[in-house]
Amino acid sequence: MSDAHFWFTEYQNNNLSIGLRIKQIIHSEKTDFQTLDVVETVEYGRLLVLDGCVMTTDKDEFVYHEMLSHVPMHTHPNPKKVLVVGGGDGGVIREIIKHPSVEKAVLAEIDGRVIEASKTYFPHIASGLSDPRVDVQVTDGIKYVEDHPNEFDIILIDSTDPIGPAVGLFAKDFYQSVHRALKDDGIMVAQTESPFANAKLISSVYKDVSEVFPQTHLYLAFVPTYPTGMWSFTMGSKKYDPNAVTECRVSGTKYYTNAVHKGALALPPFVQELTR
Ligand code: AG3
Repeated sequence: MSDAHFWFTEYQNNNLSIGLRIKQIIHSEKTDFQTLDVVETVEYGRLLVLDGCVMTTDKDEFVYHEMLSHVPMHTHPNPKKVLVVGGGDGGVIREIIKHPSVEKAVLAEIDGRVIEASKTYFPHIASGLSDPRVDVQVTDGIKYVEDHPNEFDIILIDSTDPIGPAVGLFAKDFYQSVHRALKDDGIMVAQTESPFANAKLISSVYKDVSEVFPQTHLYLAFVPTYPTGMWSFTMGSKKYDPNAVTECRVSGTKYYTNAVHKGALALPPFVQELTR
């Protein structure tokens, strides 16, 4: 195979793909739940792939991890106990523990191999997993949420796409169970894919979350290696409004600022439409 054709390709549908030229395949395995690959790319550093889909890369991981975490973490005045469902690479946990208010952060990841691969090949992403406040549970997140009523200030759903192991994480039943696992002023955020590629999914998640939570908010971030580059996050909040946040409590972020927080909640009309 000539060098010119050594590419990783994620096929987003029959007509669209994203490609990254790769230097080498570092690791490949079939876990009990999915295929897992780590490849070294030319432009984006190391790339973590699950079932053929880009999960994260060295170069742009901060965008998604900061935005999934810091928007809800700032919306809550004093988040102490946080649960991350999925997110075995540890990127979301790393951001959460930047908040001094956090006493405990639980990671409920179904696939222990993702955690191990991240520790080995993405130590800067997995770094937070060894913090004494972090409790790593290799378990089914759906079951974990059901078994912990009225416990968390924030629950973040860092899932794969709504196919395979993550299907149940996009269901209304699950949002109801998340609502029960949150305290009276709790907040959830789920990653909800691309407005260009997954408009129907975003609409239906928005509707489901708004039938469960008194407030629902959609926000966006720019993730170059995810399908279409425009990514959405759906927040369900029992009490606090993310639009009211006026300060940034963390330093050293590369994407998140108070102005970006506000801007992320401003939706272009074609995305706003998905919330009606
Ligand atoms: N969570 C997966 C986002 C979905 C990406 N989808 C895709 N490439 N088709 C990312 C895990 C990072 N902690």
